[in-house]
Amino acid sequence: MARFVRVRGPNGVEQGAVQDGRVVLGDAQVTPHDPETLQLPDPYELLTPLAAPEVWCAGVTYERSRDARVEESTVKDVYTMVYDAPRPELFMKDAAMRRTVSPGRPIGIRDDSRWNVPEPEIGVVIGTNARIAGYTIGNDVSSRDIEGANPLYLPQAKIYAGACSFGPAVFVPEEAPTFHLTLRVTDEWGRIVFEGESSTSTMRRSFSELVEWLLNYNPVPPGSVLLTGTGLVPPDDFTLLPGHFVEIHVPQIGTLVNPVVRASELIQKEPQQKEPQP
Ligand code: DO4
Ligand code: MG
Repeated sequence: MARFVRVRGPNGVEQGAVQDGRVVLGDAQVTPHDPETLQLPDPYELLTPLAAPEVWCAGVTYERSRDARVEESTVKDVYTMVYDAPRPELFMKDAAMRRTVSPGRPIGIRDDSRWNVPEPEIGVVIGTNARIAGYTIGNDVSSRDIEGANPLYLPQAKIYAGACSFGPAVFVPEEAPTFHLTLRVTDEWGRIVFEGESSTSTMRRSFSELVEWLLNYNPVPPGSVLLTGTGLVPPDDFTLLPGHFVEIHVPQIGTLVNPVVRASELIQKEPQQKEPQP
């Protein structure tokens, strides 16, 4: 069993291994601030464990997620139907890492939504020949009121600046594992505003089944990540707010931490387009 990270340091961006609580980068060994978050001292910066060309998500793969969607939506049947159907719900979350942030960096919540949640999920790293190359922790940050208003608003509920993070490491096990996920959200004073846990043992579908469906007639590049759905939904009176801090812990992988800001703060202004020349 091994864990891998990606780091920006004095030698540029490098792949590293986590060994005996240290991050090994070529000849250098760096001791993280914390053995679970793997956040590193200056001049090193922890990045997502890979620069995924695409990030995909599966939805409604746990009973808890199905029940939450039925509850929030004006169109309830679609969620029960997809939970029961052989074909899973799959959607694209990001491409070229435009909306995905590194562990420790701020995730975004939409300014035009009043009901935003973290979705702690196991991320499968897709290798060559449809192989599962490893596992990471993902956060499929979502807007429940936008999706609840109409399922066709799914892309707006799921895809925006800072709506995704994954890391801190990729875990490569010898056998397909069961993962236990713990979510903790704290406010700006460090008070716990939500805590919960879930296990992949309650998933309705297997990781390999989801990968097989995703790759059907679809040239997803190796190194892409598939987030496999959430089994953990906070109660309906919970929403993420700027100033919150999200921690998702999985014993074999580590702890993915991200503060929360408004998505509008993460939008970088594109340079002004030049007028087309006649
Ligand atoms: O359409 C709903 C998506 C639900 C989801 O992202 C999940 O179950 O994780
Ligand atoms: Mg999700």
